[in-house]
Amino acid sequence: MLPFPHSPWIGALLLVLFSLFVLPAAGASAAELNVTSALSTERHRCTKSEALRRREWRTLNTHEKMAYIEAVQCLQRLPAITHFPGVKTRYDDFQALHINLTERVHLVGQFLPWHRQFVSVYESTLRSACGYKGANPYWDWTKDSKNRTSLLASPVFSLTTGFGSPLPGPPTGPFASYNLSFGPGRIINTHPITRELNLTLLRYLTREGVRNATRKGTFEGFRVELEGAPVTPGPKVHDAGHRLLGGDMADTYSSPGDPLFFLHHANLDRIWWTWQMADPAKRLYAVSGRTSVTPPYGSLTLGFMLEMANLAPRVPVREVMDIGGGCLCYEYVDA
Ligand SMILES: *[C@@H]1O[C@H](CO)[C@@H](O)[C@H](O)[C@H]1NC(C)=O
Ligand SMILES: *[C@@H]1O[C@H](CO)[C@@H](O)[C@H](O)[C@H]1NC(C)=O
Ligand SMILES: *[C@@H]1O[C@H](CO)[C@@H](O)[C@H](O)[C@H]1NC(C)=O
Ligand SMILES: *[C@@H]1O[C@H](CO)[C@@H](O)[C@H](O)[C@H]1NC(C)=O
Ligand SMILES: *[C@@H]1O[C@H](CO)[C@@H](O)[C@H](O)[C@H]1NC(C)=O
Ligand SMILES: [Cu+2]
Repeated sequence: MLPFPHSPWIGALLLVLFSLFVLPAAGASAAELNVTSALSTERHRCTKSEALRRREWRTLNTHEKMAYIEAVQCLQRLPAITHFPGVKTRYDDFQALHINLTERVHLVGQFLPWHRQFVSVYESTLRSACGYKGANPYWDWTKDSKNRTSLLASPVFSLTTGFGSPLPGPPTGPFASYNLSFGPGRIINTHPITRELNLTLLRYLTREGVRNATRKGTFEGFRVELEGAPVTPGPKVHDAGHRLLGGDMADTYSSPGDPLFFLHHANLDRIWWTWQMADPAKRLYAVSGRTSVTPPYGSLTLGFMLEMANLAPRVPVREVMDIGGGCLCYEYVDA
């Protein structure tokens, strides 16, 4: 998890050479791209055997599903380590951090890098604090979004080997008796996870919805088409996934109170990775967009620092651009 675990000397040398000879001649943005890809070829990647394999929830066997659920329940029993007001458990730490940073990590360029690191720190914590041996799974909702029947039959909603029913009413499943400490919004409030299924959102959680995002040519175009409302007039896959489940999951601030948050965001991260890998030379280290929702707006660069309170060291965006390099070491397994 150390920032820069490898020698940046060759990259730095190239950067200097580029600055001296290329920058004065070329347009700034083209030069920036060249420097970025020159740097990236020198970067260390973790080996295939070291990489955690993130798999779709329904491809886990019962034993693997239970191991993940039990690890989340373990976080919900351990004492908090952050100092946010109202935190009780190690699980609360993640929700409280998200609430604290909500206005700095949504509707901005760092939306994707920050959430990538957030899920990764959660995954590492399940492993280091709770002895979990696997990777964080993802939920590919396109496999369930055909109609009401197919959605309700989704393995993610299993009462025994899933996250409980999405229907309104008393919570069900392995997380039914757990009390969150926050939400709705920023408020400190002891309550069980709430859900309120809204099937209107199903039509956005489709392969077409994913393709609409992945066919965008720029990082900013892709991010906006993925993140969706309220930047876009209608729902897109990110906000549709949140609003489909409703309740805590639909709340911009307190959404990580629903453990499915981490499977939805792993899936969005997988879609981002798919987009990156469709043209790695241009996209692996491509970032753009503003860094704040209110003026003065900054411009996102690879040096922008990602805040994780005391849950993990702050790292620059460049450390999370490659899921098998920098401070990350995982891969996505297709379902
Ligand atoms: C976030 O947490 C920090 C440290 O506890 C605090 O100083 C800051 O005011 C919080 N920000 C928001 C927006 O809650
Ligand atoms: C729902 O979709 C499934 C395929 O995912 C299909 O087999 C089933 O017939 C559909 N049910 C209804 C009521 O349309
Ligand atoms: C959750 O909160 C309710 C109401 O305050 C309480 O009755 C219940 O015992 C709590 N559950 C747990 C597991 O702490
Ligand atoms: C369900 O979602 C749609 C689309 O976002 C929205 O217009 C509608 O108000 C929602 N329904 C409820 C009951 O919240
Ligand atoms: C995909 O984009 C097209 C063209 O903008 C639009 O008509 C369609 O509704 C979008 N589909 C989804 C699922 O978002
Ligand atoms: Cu978020």
